[in-house]
Amino acid sequence: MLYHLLYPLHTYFSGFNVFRYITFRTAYAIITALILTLIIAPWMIRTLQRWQIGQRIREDGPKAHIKKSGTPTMGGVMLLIGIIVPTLLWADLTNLYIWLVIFSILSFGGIGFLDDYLKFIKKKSEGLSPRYKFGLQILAALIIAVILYHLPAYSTKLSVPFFKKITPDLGWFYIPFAIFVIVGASNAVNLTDGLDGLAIGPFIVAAFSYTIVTYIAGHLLFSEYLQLTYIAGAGELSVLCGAMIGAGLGFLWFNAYPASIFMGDIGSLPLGSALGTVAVISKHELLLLLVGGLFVIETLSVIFQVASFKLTKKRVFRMAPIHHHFELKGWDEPKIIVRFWIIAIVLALLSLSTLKLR
Ligand code: 57M
Repeated sequence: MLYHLLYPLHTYFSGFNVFRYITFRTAYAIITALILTLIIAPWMIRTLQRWQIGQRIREDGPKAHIKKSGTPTMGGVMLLIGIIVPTLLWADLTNLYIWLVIFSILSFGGIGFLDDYLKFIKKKSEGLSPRYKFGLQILAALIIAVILYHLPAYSTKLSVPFFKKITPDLGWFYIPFAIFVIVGASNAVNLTDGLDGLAIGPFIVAAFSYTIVTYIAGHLLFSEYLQLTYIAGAGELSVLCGAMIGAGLGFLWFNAYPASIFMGDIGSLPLGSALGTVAVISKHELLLLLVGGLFVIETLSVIFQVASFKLTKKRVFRMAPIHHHFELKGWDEPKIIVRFWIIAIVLALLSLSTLKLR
């Protein structure tokens, strides 16, 4: 909004010319999102406590979690506010990609809210049934994928990290592929959100990576120099990714061990779907496997655990997702969290290096 209000004034006052620059607006989106989330959080924690929306801890989980019972959850509301408000303030609101990611955040946030509402307010322990949860996620992702597919300027070619020359055109198959990326990313973040700060840390790292990726993808010279697919308008998503960094940092301030608040499905589902949607729009879907490598590791640990148990009645890990395995091995929670953050940072640096190494 500020872009539309203040940039036109640069003819009267040249200082407002700065609003033209995505880098300037991204920096202020980060700062605004951080400040906004830090302001909302204490009020949010008090309100959730007053409404007794506290986490119930499952009996079959690691015993160390019992003490977390009653921790306010559904704190993801502050993430949604902390991402969307600064984006509306600083982004070019005529950019369709911005609205597609906002739709992704609101739709997956709504699904997460439904699940949390049934679990914590209606006290239905299982929340939304997996069939409804996945069905609604697929529907939301389908809307995004179909809109993208029908954009005249949008390419259905797939870019492959490290291999510039390989760009298979998926054609209509791009629609189910995009759905898989968005729904997969959403549930991968959801699975990872099982220790204090464990999901939000790598999310901030991934949002930082995609701030750079979207800026380059939307820049004619930089994308040409790096031989990446140029996506006119994708650069605006840097502002939204900046808001995700700022809101993530603000939430981490309170979700850091020992957490004063959990994000709930209302937070984890849209964070993942936002990353997936940004990855699809910027045509760096496969890169997400590296940028969000920690989320992939957590998801694969569950897949291997369930498959192994079904096939051999034996478990691969002491408990899945893999962060519980290390808990049962006796690692302290903060140690697991920080070591997983280190892995996330290394994978993100590797992913950014692929932009040059091709
Ligand atoms: C999402 N939710 C956390 C919190 C957070 C198929 C199976 C792998 C599913 C998986 C599952 O239930 N996943 C749901 C993970 C839960 O966190 C809440 O959920 C929101 C995120 N969606 O915002 O509201 C618990 O995680 C802990 N937590 C923290 N700090 C945080 O900042 O400590 C969360 C955020 C919270 C709190 O204890 O209650 C979760 O773990 O459920 N199932 C599991 O992850 C279970 N694994 C399992 O059953 N493994 C089996 C098979 C199925 C693979 C096996 O290994 O054989 C574990 N989780 C729990 N108990 N809670 C183990 C059993």
